[in-house]
Amino acid sequence: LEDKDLLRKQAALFPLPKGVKFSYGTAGFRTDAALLPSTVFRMGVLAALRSLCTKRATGLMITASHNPVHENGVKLADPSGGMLNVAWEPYSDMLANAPDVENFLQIVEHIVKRENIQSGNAASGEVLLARDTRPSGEALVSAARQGVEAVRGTVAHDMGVLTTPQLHWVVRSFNNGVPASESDYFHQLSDSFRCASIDGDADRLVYFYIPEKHEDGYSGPVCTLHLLDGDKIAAIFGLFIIGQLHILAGSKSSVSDATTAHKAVVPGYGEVKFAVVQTAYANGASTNYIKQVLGLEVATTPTGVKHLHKKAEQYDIGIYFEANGHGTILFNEIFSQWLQDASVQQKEAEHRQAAKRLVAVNEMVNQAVGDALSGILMVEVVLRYQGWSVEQWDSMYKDLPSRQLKVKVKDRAVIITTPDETRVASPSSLQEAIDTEVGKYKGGRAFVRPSGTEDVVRVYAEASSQQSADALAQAVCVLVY
Ligand code: NG1
Ligand code: ZN
Repeated sequence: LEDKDLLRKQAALFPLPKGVKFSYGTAGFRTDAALLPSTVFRMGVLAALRSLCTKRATGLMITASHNPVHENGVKLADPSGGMLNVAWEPYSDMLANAPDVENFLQIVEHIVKRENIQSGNAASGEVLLARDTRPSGEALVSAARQGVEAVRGTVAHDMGVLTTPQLHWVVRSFNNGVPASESDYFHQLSDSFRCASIDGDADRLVYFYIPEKHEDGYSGPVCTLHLLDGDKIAAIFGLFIIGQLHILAGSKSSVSDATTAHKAVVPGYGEVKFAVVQTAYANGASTNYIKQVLGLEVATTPTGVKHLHKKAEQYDIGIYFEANGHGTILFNEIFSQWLQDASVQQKEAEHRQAAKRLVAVNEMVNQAVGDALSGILMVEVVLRYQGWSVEQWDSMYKDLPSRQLKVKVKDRAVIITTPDETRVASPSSLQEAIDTEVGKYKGGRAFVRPSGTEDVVRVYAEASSQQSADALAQAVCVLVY
């Protein structure tokens, strides 16, 4: 190393505290933060030497892990992203304990010779620095940076606050030439899952995923996002609950056996009144599936949670969901009590187990109002129970192509709908015109209603193709306007 003077000058700024002996230990140096600046500076130097030696970036982490907040520590990451090569651990002990600057410089020279380290050109060594949230971390990162940059040709990159594994990951990715920021790290983790999305106040929930391959086998850059909305959540909840009721009823019928499934008559209780409550915005395919395949009753109400909730309360178990993800499951008092008793008193273990599962659902879901957090847990429970992937859940039924639009009008109150909101009661000429448009599309459905939250009229259309749904919605918009 040619530039010994720089190193000497900088090292003098970080004298060794008196009467302490440092040891690299199992996870680097750890002690009271006030004693650490010299050690951290010197580890900055060592990380720089290791980088020059390997010609790749190394990492330096400031943390004392689970220890008290006034402590801190430093550990190094090798270019692979793993722990510092154990052959280098003795160097760290030697450097950390060097009593004075001259002794410290001798040890550095010893390492340089022994490891055959060539003097660095500009920026031929790189060290990535990070810290935990301890208040002493910032000053110690600064000491580390000064150590790194006291070695000629080496630069430090401050990555800010990271977890220890993040820093190791960042070092590894950096050396592999792939994107290596903190957000890249989160992308890598999250890209491996399906996602759930919750709205701003966490009372709405949808799931979505991007399939790796298109249905036709094409795997290219075009990505189609698959949305699993409130309707699909209602469907999987319905599937789970009817399954448990069938066990309790002792019926061997499968859920696809719609004729027998419609009524769940449970010995000792009688008929369990169970329904899924939807609005007119529910995708027609979901309504069909819930009725035809699950064999469940579907009740409909006007838009708005207050209406759905009230309707769902009329059943022993009522699942309600708006397509946009507002929804929950309600159990009535008497049936809840019966389930509690059944979970202990039923003769068959299988029956007790089914009752227990429903008691657990009853306890977990937020029965005050739709709740995205309890909804996520419930979805995960059912997926686990079914042994399903998100794709398998998605394939319960295929949404009909639909389009929702809104039209700004002078006075939206002019439009009055029937109670179920599927038809315009007044002006009747508008409904006639909508009927004519709908008649042009096979399997078409469309309705309009004044929004209760925005100064617009909402238009909804469904048809057998996306093109038709778009065209129908557009045509109805023109009628409203
Ligand atoms: P309006 O604006 O009345 O359509 C919207 C949603 C409702 C509900 C409320 C309250 C649609 C079509 N409408 O009501 O479902 O979420 O906001 O937030 O999604
Ligand atoms: Zn909300």
